[in-house]
Amino acid sequence: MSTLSTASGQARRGRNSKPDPRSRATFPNGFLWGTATSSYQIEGAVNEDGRGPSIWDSFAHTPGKISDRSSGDTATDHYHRYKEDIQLMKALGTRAYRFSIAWPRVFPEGTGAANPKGLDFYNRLVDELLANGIQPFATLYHWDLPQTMQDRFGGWTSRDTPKAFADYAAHVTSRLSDRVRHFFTINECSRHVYLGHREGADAPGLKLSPAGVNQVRHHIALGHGMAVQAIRTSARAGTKVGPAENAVSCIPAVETPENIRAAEIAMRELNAGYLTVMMEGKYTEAFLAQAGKDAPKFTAEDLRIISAPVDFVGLNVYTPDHYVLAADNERGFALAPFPASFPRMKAGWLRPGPEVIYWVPRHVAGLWNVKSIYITENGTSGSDQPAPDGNVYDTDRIMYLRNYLTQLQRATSQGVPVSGYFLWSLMDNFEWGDGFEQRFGVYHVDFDTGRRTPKLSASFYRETIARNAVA
Ligand code: GBH
Repeated sequence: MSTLSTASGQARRGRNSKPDPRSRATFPNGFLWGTATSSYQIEGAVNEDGRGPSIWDSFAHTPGKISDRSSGDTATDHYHRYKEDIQLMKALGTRAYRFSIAWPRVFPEGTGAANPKGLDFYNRLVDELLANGIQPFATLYHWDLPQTMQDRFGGWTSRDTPKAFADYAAHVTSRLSDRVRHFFTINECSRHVYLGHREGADAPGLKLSPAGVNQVRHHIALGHGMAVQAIRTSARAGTKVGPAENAVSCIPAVETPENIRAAEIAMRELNAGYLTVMMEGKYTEAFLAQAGKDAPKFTAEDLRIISAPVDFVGLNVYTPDHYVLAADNERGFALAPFPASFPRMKAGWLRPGPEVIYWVPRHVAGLWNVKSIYITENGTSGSDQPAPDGNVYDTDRIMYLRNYLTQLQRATSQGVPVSGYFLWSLMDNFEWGDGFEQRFGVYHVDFDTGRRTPKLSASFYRETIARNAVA
């Protein structure tokens, strides 16, 4: 804990100096600060208490799929260390925690007989969180589909999977909603479709045809809607539910009214298969025209289900996907190419663009009149090697977070209805195809010993939470 105490001592000494950098730029009262993780990335214990295999177990154990040949077999061993990990959250001062539930722990075969020991783990986790004053926010699906669903039905290529997902959602929420009041359906439909079913870079490792990809996309959106409906009938009254989407992010390149409008149009159009259909209950004309003969097969009833009303929208926000300019063309917008000199964080895909966390919630609130938004993930990877004194001086992560949170505060101060923020991630974990080579935590994890050490960014985050303003 040395890093945490040193930094806070410095902050206290600074309190009398002028000028005071701690402006009045605070977040709204009651703004919810949290951290986020997902089951396969942290739990380990893949063969314990009756858990069935998931598509990520199979994928990670396929040679060549994970850059450092690792897997989530042990990950951060959170399954056994969850009590210790909750103390890490408490040390930050977070009042909320977003985790995901592993479907194959609850239903080892995806459907059929439940495995009560699987849900017991989440019962213990939830009880321990509440005992420590931390609100649980549970994601029902963060990509760890039971392998049997892939084998028996072809996973999300089949309409049987959304149906089974809804049954699983009903089972889980009927048992947890006395204590868990907020659920997210599916984490990042877009990445699951794109990397899992088109590029083959994530489980289940498929490279489907354009028509196949569109059908999977439709089924995943349908799974979201069916789960929302199932939760309405199975969970305790007042249980809140919404998606956690990694929307394609569109930023006005220069903040003129024309570019802002163009960015909003682009935002709606480029998310047509995900948030737009969820919020509007229709595929845009441009989306269907572009898909042509590869458009998904769907019914009017499907669209009604996909757009089942939600209580909030969760947004994972990392990087600007497009800088947008107004244009005199059919679409009404043009996308500026990225210059080669645009900066990048350690993960090559992660271009820092702090204003993305201002614009994405603003567009979502404006386009669809959304009344409550959670930033369900935001963060960055870094090299994060301990210095000779044992501390991890991740000033790059602090720079990133400081700038993003400044832009988030800009949004809340203008009335964009963001209710909370979940930092990705509590601790370093299994970063999918990048194995343990990309560290996203504010706690460093030694993957040999499991030892957790706060990075300097943990102090930054704790200070920010304590002030309810960017530190
Ligand atoms: C999130 O995805 C995930 O929800 C979370 O599990 C993950 O650990 C975290 O972010 C950090 O990555 O095609 O190789 O150029 C983040 C959004 C969008 C990031 C797709 C990777 C593709 C990279 N992701 N993107 S690549």
